[in-house]
Amino acid sequence: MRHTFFCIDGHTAGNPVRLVAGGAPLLKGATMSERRQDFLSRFDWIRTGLCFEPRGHDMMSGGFLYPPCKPGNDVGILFIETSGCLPMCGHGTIGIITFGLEHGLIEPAEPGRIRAEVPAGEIDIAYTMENGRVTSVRIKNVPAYVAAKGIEIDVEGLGPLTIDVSYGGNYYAIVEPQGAYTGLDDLTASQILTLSPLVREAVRAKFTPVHPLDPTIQGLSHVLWADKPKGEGADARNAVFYGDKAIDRSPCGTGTSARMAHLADKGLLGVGDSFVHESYILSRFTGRVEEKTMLGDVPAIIPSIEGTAYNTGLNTVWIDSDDPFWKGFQV
Ligand code: PYC
Repeated sequence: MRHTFFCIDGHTAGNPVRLVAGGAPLLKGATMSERRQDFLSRFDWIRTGLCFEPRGHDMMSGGFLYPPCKPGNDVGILFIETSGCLPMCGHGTIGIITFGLEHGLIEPAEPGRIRAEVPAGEIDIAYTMENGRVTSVRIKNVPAYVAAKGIEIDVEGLGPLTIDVSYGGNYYAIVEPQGAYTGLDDLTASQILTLSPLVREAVRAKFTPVHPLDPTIQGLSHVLWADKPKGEGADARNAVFYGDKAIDRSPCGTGTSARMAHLADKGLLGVGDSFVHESYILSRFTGRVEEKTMLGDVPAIIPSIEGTAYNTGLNTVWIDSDDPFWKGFQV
């Protein structure tokens, strides 16, 4: 049995985006959150087959477009990644919206604006297009908030650290420069890959975040190493670790949102402030604190993030049941 997936491949700020434009399974559910649960229970082999080796790699990330669940919205997005089906993915959304528009797969009711449903909620997207090319996508993200402060951990190779956990569509352990962590210039990529799972495990042992309004969104998934900026005009730099072996090549949209909520909580960012965030490879997203809000009784902000994606080609991918690695593999 051979399944064929028609993929539009590309990247947002350097991190891969694979938009699966043909071959998406029909999903049950009245919301994208319910459709995500259905996908995970019945079709997770599509994610692992398309994201893991030999068809993908450690950083592979992407998603599917679905019709919206609610009238008035333009589109639904389901994310796939090596780490699972994220509730929200910023670089993925920028790429999926860009490729969807450039290939005529999305026809928004109001040109320049897209109301999208993602498993974490609803997002409002503004984009600019010139000569058939999407030049910029700004996502007004789901509410972001600080879930825990001052978690004390001790990590072999780094010593004692104090960590806050912040949400921007996924939950992030925020490692600010302190003690033996003096900044990203002092960590090699392989040290980030070794230390991040230790940080994540140590924080997980002390705290499990659960979304105040949607208990299907829970658990610490990402580690954000915060640092000062490197380039002119930037406000900060970060390296985000996800899955088992990935460092985000982009500044990470949900990570940037989580960091903005964290800085707003400290009084270091206010409504209307922009936040230019550099990635590990120095690509950039421009964030902004759009408004203050509440998530139930928890204070939160609505962050936005802006970036650009590039299409690198079309890719027809087969998953054949007689291939021993049809589900993909990880080493
Ligand atoms: O951009 O939100 C993001 C993201 C999450 C994981 C990788 N990128």
